[in-house]
Amino acid sequence: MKHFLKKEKELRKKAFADKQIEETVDFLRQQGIETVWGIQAAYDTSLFGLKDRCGFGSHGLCCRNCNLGPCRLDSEELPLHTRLAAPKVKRSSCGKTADNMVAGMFLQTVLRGTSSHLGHAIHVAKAFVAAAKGSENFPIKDEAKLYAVAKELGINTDGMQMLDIAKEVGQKAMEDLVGQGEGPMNFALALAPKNIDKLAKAGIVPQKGAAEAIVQGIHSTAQGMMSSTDHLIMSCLKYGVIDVLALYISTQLQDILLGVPTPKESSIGMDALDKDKVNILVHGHVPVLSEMVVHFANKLEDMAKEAGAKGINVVGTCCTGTEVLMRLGIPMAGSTIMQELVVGTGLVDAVCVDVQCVYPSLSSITKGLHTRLITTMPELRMDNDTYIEFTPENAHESARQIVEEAIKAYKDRLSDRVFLPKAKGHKLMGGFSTEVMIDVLKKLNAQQPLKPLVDLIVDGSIQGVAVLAGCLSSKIQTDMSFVIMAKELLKNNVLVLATGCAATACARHGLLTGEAKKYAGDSLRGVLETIGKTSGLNGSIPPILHFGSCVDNSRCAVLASAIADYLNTSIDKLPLVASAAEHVVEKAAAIYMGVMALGITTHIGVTPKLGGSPYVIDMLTNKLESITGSTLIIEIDPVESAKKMIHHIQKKRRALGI
Ligand code: XCC
Repeated sequence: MKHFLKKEKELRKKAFADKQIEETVDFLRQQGIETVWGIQAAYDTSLFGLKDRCGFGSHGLCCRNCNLGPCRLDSEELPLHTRLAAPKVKRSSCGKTADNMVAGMFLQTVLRGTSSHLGHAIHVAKAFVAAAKGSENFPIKDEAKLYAVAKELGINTDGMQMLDIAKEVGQKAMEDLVGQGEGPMNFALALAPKNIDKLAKAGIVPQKGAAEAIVQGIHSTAQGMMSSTDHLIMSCLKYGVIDVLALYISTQLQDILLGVPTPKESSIGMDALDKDKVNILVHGHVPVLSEMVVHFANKLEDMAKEAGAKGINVVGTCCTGTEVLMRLGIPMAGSTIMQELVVGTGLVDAVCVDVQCVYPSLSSITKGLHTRLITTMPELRMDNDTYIEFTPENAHESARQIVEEAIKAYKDRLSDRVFLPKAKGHKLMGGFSTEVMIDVLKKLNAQQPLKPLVDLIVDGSIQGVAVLAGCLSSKIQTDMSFVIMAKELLKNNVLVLATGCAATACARHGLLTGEAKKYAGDSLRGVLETIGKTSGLNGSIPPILHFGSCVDNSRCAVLASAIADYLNTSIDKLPLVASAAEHVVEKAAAIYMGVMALGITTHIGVTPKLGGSPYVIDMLTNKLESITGSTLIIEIDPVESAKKMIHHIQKKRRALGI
């Protein structure tokens, strides 16, 4: 991995690709505020790499779990300047080898990711259970989706009332998430059944009561517990599958509560902030909260006007921003990695966060501003916050209070300390989903909607499908892994779906617009134009289909599963590939292990902390194929990455004889 770390450094030395980021980073630096990029730069300033990020940690060779340690291990895999500081030991105090340590640290990462998505799913399921009891806070918006999910779960809905069906669905979700029932998770049987069968043979089908499994998982990483490298990596797969199922449960329930997204135009960029209005930034992941904030922002416009503003402007970052974009067309002020910049403008009156991907630096940034930092969930409290707890029972009151707090803050806005970059944002189209795709395809073939799509893959008009997902990183040239890869994939007639921050990066570089179809190869462009006409989106259909937030990665898995079912095969046989090129958060590791477990070969770019164990790398990039049919591709260079993804697609095509 040494050469990857070197390449990483080269990539991050390139200029910012997004001018809004560049201008705002400069402005904040003048204000004495260092952002995620400034902190990274501090590691890049020394001679001989002496101030580099810790070489042991970067290779997964540092363990600080127990108080015999922290232990760091020597290895030929380490760069020279790190080896100079290495004790000549190949085992930790308790005797872990490098392989044990790397695999164990990786499992801890995956577990934190899975517990994040499980926590999200539990929040949504609680709101769903309240809805099923007839709560006014959460009326069920999408009955059709409720029936579809009930059917997938094998619930006989004949003669049942809608709320009774919802109660059963809610009960099955709760059983999966926190129950103690016997047998595989209910939702596991509805997603990718053929691949789940394969996993069953390997003994890693998740059982009901995922929360208990997480306890077992964390227990297994304690001192003196699981040390078999093979079993640690198999556990990563197992918790990856639980993660994907938690995503799937969240998406299904959110869709029933809030509606399946549909394509809509919106925009992304810091110019979504409005100097004349009360600006509320929704940030985090839980859309039942952010939708409620939008609802009360609309209701309390008059109050904002009394305070001297022209109205209330809700904007998003992160996945909760994506959720309100996909369903309500609310613009995004930027990607998650830009949260410090958006808040640092001084134009945000309240930043309302729920869970995950919220930088602790927002505490110090808001301290010097009028901006209220509103936290809403007990798992995420911050220094200097205003805590307004959001629960299914008090959803209305708390959302109202959040908006009122923002209006109060607006009156304190420091008009001489506001900044907006000169560079402009971009238009985009989002809101795609499996349901939207199937509806469009039904217009081409009502009986077998997947047939036209499969035919296009078979005749080569579409070479394969790539999903770009996951975070953005300050350790390389931010955004550009995805932008460069997307262009390469499109040029080679690969249909590109995008979610999460990867989608927002593509959007900020204009790739989610109709004009960007110019990047697609001839045959793919033809397909997109047909879909445009059939769907009524016409020329505005973009070449990259924005499939939603990170939990909506499950939408991509659902589509893959549907195609595999239609062909009576398993997902790993399809010309499909995914990438989390700029993975940052633990959740990304959990997702990529989960989608790999389902049979989708996945690429990661930014160097993972696995380099200390060539054995673990070989397991992930090679050996696991015999169990899952998929592998991990590790490659930092974006052009090379795209080549490897295309190579994988071609390999699968050949194996299918197409
Ligand atoms: Fe990563 Fe999920 Fe967070 Fe963006 S928001 S930083 S997890 S890509 Ni979901």
